[in-house]
Amino acid sequence: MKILIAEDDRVTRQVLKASLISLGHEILEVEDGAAAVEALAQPGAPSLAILDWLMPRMDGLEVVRALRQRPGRYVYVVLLTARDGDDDMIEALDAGADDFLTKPFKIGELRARLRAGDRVLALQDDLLRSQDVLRHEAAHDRLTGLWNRGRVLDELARELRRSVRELSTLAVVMADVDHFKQINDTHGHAVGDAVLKGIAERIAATLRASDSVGRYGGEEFLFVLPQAGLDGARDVADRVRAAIASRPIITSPVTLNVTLSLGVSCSSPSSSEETLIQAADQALYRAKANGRNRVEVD
Ligand code: GH3
Ligand code: MG
Ligand code: MG
Ligand code: MG
Repeated sequence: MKILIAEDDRVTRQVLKASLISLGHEILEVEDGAAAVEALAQPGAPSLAILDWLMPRMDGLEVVRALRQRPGRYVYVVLLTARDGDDDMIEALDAGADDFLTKPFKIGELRARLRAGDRVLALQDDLLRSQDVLRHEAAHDRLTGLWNRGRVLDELARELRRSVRELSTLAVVMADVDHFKQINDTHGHAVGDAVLKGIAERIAATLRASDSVGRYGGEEFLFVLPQAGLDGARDVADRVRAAIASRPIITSPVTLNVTLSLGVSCSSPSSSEETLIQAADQALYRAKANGRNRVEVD
């Protein structure tokens, strides 16, 4: 573990440091409370701190209170002191300290208290990791890694509000894979899935970073193009169409020629998300009717 020691007494600091190093820890040492707060705010700072109670500039209690008030990664705090009255312990824990170590300490006790800290920090890491996973899953389509339907609709709503504020326009593209059912029927669902992934990758690589794309339905993709007009959006849609049609999609058992049909619509001051999507859908319908592998605009 990486551990911060904040202790103004040089001898105690040296003893503590030597003990911790002998237990295999990596040590960062400071001599007062203000330096501890500063060191713990740095990126990659230790997540466990052993703080002396009485120190210059800021005492241990003030340091814990400051740590508990700021957001970010939890720092596990062991307060170190010669004071060992019951009231001191209550005050320390109430200030936000996690544990307590009285001087002079035995190395066995130090080690046990660090193990307790390590357990709490490991639990916290697990929690943060699963939170990240959940956050990612709530917004992304599992197969393609694109935004999911809910999230791309959120992007559309947000960009539409922004376009109204900034008196600009916004374009929407609805794309649908041509004769996709045939791919599933001929080669199986797993190949169908791989094709969807390949298409998604190519769409994402063709759009700009400021554009959004999500999987709207089974084999339908919705693009949100901020600050685009109808002509610009038609060009974007046609670039995507060409990116798919120009070379086959390679999946492990087969290589397939695939095409997309795309419908484009552009916002006016009275547009809603629904009217924009409806208009793009109607244009898409015409692209299908007019022979597929083509772009139609609203
Ligand atoms: P069109 O050119 O008119 O769009 O024809 P199509 O065959 O693509 O249209 P249709 O809507 O009839 O078929 C869409 C198919 O997409 C049907 C469905 O089984 C398939 N599909 C939807 N989601 C998935 C998926 O996640 N994986 C796979 N492999 N297939 C899917
Ligand atoms: Mg001191
Ligand atoms: Mg479809
Ligand atoms: Mg289709």
